Amino acid sequence: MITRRSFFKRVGQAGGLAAFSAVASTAVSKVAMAALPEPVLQTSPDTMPPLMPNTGRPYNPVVTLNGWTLPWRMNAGVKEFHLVAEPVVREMAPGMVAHLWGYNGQSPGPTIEVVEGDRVRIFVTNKLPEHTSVHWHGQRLPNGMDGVTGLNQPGIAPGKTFVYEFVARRPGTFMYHPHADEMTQMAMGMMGFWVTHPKGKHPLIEEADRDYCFLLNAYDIDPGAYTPKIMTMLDFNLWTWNSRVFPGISPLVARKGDRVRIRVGNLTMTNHPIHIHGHEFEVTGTDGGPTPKGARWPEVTVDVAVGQMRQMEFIADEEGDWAFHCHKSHHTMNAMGHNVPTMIGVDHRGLAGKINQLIPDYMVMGERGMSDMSEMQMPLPDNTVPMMTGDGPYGSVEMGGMFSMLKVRKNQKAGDYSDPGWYPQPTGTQAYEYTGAPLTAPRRQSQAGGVSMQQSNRPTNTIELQVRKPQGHQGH
Ligand SMILES: [Cu+2]
Repeated sequence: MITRRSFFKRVGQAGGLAAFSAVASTAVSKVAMAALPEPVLQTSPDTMPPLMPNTGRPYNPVVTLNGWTLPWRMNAGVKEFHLVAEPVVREMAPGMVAHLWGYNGQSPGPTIEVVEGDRVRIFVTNKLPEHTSVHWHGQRLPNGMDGVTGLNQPGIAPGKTFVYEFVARRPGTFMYHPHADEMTQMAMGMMGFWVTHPKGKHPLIEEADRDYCFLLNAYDIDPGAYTPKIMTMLDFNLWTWNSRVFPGISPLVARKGDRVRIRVGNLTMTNHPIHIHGHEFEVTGTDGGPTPKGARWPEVTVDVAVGQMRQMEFIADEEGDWAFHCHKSHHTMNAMGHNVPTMIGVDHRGLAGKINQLIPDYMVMGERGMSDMSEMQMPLPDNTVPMMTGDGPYGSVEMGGMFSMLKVRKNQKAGDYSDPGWYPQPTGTQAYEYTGAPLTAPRRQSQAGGVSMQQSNRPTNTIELQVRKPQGHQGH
């Protein structure tokens, strides 16, 4: 067991000698040193406004989607934070809560924001039933502060508090998460975001008008259950952003012409191609820091692999409500995509009637695709994410996972992060229904175009499902 006193001695011995003497040279009383900063808890899953720094070096704060930034106290020039690892109840979407593990009342934990060169001291109190630790993903720091249980430190036993202390040496986008029983603790939601802002002007870091961040995470929670199944490796049924699913994810709002930065970190077990509509962005930073200008190119989708962070930046110069989502369709639609047989093209007429004589409530699902599901008012088990909901101004958006919107408005005020509502399409700029002459029978291409003799000889008034297998391929 390590007492706080011997811990600080270790810090001194482990190479933080300058730090140790810096602390020792200031006139902090032993009482003040020993006093834990009061932990700040968050009870709301809403997106909190940016936390403007009122002590320490100035910076432009980030906004965490459905999250918040942890306040700190200055103690003789050191920024002190207090993280409490504990069981939490997280609302994932209106109508569904999950019993997770997190920090300071929420999962993910609060975002930690500091400035390049800041000396940071983080108290971590463990209120979990098993030991934990915190790894500061991506940071340059003394080896003894890296947080790998067994390798860099003993685990933080239940009820104990450990102190991490280091200088935030390089600006950029980081994460934190346990390095103790990771499979359990990360599947239960223990993770958080970290942003180190540049000290003054930086040649590779532009000032952004809006700076958003969130983590990609995933859970496997059976319908009607509250606790994630921690043994699941790939087949998750809740693909989430900051432990929220659409329509529970806040929109990203911007004033037309704003420079928008979006920072994403991936702590799931698969990659997520993050895609934006209506704009091209550049990746201005990765987990290793700012990207050199010559290595940036415009794109509309960036793949964020497991353990990676990406910063995308663009000028929000197209007004509207633009979809912003993971491009794996199962990840935007969530539980919908799992364990339901494909019924497209299967004719149930007659069959359903016969079954109805035996089972009055029998109904057929997915005969014309899955879109019907968004209209059904089926009784769902308690505490289930409604399937494919989230209504837009023109009906269901048919999404239920890693999906949100970028809302660009001419008159969105600087610093206003409130939802401006639905974008009113200017007259004549929206797709519309064709109401001219009806469709005549399709004219077929010549036989050389790949239609078989047999098919082209068929009468055109029958509709037929033709399944063509690829030729000359083996091993599919
Ligand atoms: Cu995805």
